[in-house]
Amino acid sequence: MEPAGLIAIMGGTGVGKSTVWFINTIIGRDVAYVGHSLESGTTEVQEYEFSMPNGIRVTLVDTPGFDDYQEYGSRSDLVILKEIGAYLKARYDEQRKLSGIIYLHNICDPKVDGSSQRTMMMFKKLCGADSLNNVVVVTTFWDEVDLTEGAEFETVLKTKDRFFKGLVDGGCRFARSGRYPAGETPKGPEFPPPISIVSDLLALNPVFVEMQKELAEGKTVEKTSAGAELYKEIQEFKRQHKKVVIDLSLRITEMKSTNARDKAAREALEDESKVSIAQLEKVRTTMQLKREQEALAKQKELELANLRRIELQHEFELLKTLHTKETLECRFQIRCLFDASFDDAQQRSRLEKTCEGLRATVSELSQSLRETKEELQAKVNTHDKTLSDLTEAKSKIAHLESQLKISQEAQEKMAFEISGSQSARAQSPQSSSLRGTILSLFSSR
Ligand SMILES: Nc1nc2c(ncn2[C@@H]2O[C@H](COP(=O)(O)OP(=O)(O)OP(=O)(O)O)[C@@H](O)[C@H]2O)c(=O)[nH]1
Ligand SMILES: [Mg+2]
Repeated sequence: MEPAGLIAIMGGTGVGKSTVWFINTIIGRDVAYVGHSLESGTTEVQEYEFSMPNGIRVTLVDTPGFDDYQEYGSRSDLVILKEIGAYLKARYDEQRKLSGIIYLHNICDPKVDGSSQRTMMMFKKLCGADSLNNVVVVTTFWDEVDLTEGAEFETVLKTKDRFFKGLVDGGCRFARSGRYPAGETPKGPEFPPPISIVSDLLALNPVFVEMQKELAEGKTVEKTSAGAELYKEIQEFKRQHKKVVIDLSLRITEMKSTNARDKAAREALEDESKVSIAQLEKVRTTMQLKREQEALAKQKELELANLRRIELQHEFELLKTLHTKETLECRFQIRCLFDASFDDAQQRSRLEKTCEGLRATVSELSQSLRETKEELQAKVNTHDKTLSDLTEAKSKIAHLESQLKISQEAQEKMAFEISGSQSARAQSPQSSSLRGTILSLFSSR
């Protein structure tokens, strides 16, 4: 019997398309692959046929999940879309319409503003406006979210343009699902059993989705609305990627030029540092030499000082000896002087006495001269003095005058001798000459 219904299951990867409780539960046996990692579990479009309790034959189409292209080695969304497109085109060619399209979305999806949103937009375009009555969005993983919180997310999904608002407006329905233990599934129409979703869809008029029509028109998958949506994303991604590459190239060029500048600056610095090091070395050597010279000079200075000290020591010793000798000599001379001064004192008193005598003689002579002069004057005055008397008198006067002069000179000399006798230490010969003079003076008188 020809299957009556054809229902495609689509959505992101890991949302539960193949899971036991959905396809396997509906079919009643484990036929579909169930993934256990982040990678897509279903790698190609798979058909599973089963009979509804009322005997209607149904074909469920399990599709690979989107949003896997970023994983290394996995297929891009476009490749997946191409596979799905090929499947849909084949069904279109058979004129086999779809009773329903079930789109699964994880209610806890953290990527709802990223790749999940892109998948939603693409799905919207894939369905087109005319098939939305046959679309059911089943949100999964309700067992992992608080019901109230989940309901809030669900409302956001239903009411935002960037999510499913367009689908809801076009007549699409929503259902909830979760992996609950048997009998613990929340009650209510929001949690319909999967089988009832299928039977509801079977009751509708089957449709061709937009993508099938577009492909039938001869468009390539990339040119279909869904493909373009994805391509737009890819283009945007490529544009961003290109921008990143350009930015990186600029950055690399900048870094290269910076590196070149840095290299030049580093080399210049290295050169400078080499020059500085050489100068430093030179200065160090000069200083070392200077220090050595200074040390040498200091040593020589010390040696010279030492020699000078020894010389001075010798000089001092010599001086000391001389001093001692001179002291002794001085002492001796003092002694002599003491002795001489004693003699001098005696001599001085003798000389003083002589001088006294001489003074008396001079005074006597002066008196005698005065008398003689008076006498002569008297003789001149009396006019009877003869020429011979006069001549005699003149010669006497001349003699007396010469005697007076000698006496005066002797007196002056004596006075001088007396005054000099105190300082003169060895006057004995002079005294004796003085004495001689005095004696000669007395003898001449
Ligand atoms: N807790 C919880 N786990 C779920 C639910 N639905 C699916 N899973 C688990 O999520 C994992 C992925 O499920 P699959 O059915 O392989 O997902 P898929 O959508 O087929 O993934 P692809 O084939 O990669 O596209 C499996 O371990 C499931 O048991 C759910 O509602 N609640
Ligand atoms: Mg799967």
